[in-house]
Amino acid sequence: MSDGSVRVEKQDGYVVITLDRPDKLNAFNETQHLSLKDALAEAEEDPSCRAILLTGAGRGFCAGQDLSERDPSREEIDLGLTIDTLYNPLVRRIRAIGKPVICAVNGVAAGAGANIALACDIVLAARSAKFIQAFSRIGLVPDSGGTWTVPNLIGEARAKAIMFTGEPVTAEQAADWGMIWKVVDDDDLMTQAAGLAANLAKGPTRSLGLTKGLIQQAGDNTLDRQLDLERDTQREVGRGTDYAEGVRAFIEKRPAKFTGR
Ligand code: LHQ
Repeated sequence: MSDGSVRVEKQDGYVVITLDRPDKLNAFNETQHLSLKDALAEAEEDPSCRAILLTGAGRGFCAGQDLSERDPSREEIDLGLTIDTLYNPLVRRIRAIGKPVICAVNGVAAGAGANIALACDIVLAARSAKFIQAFSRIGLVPDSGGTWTVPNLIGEARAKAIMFTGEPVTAEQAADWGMIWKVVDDDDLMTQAAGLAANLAKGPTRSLGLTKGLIQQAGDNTLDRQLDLERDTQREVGRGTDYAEGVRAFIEKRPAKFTGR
């Protein structure tokens, strides 16, 4: 489904997906959710797409759920259903895609918008961007994986403080805390994010996807189990053409030409 609320641009080797409801700071309504779902599914299935770059149009990245659509003081709303059908599948999909998912946080990321950004594999933020765990401001609990992702990234003490208070976290603070990868000047954000996507798209995609899976499983595993998983995964990628090409390129002192297999 595409209604203009999400823009998809195919580049050489990667896809840029832009949340595009700037007058609402790209807050999610159902249509935007479904458009994003389709865009991600297409990027995931397309073998010529080897990295995904997610960003927002206008001055915000995403302000979370569109709060103007339903009024809980007038109707009973089952938020669990919205989360079950829209937000949770989105976060699960981002985590499961076997390709790098980069998020370029171009401006404010609030509520579910912040946690969707943080679910991506590599997060760059514009210096003017802010991350706001806005849920407590409207009497909700954090969702979209935030209570799992955020303390894992920055620790329980900081996670509780920003989630209880709803205080904005600047991009610089986020980078200092290890909540995101790096902060870049506003004017450089898209150039740097696109450069990263283009570079990763030339990488050993299968290995990168499996690395993502290994890192994501580590928290549930003992070191022993993780060592076994690494062995099994290395055995698998060791049979791939990218490994053969990588070693040949090293010996021939030239850059490797990976095909992603
Ligand atoms: C918005 C929104 C918005 C609609 C800005 N909706 N219009 C999951 C499952 C189901 C339901 C419940 O929730 C969830 C998860 C969630 O995400 S809950 C958290 C929802 N998000 C928020 O609480 C954030 C609400 N927004 C804000 O606090 C501010 O807009 C921030 C801090 C993001 C930005 O502040 P400003 O830079 O001062 O911009 P602004 O407030 O003036 O917003 C600009 C426009 O965007 C404005 O419209 P207008 O027509 O007046 O220009 C806002 O109404 C609209 N907008 N967020 N979530």
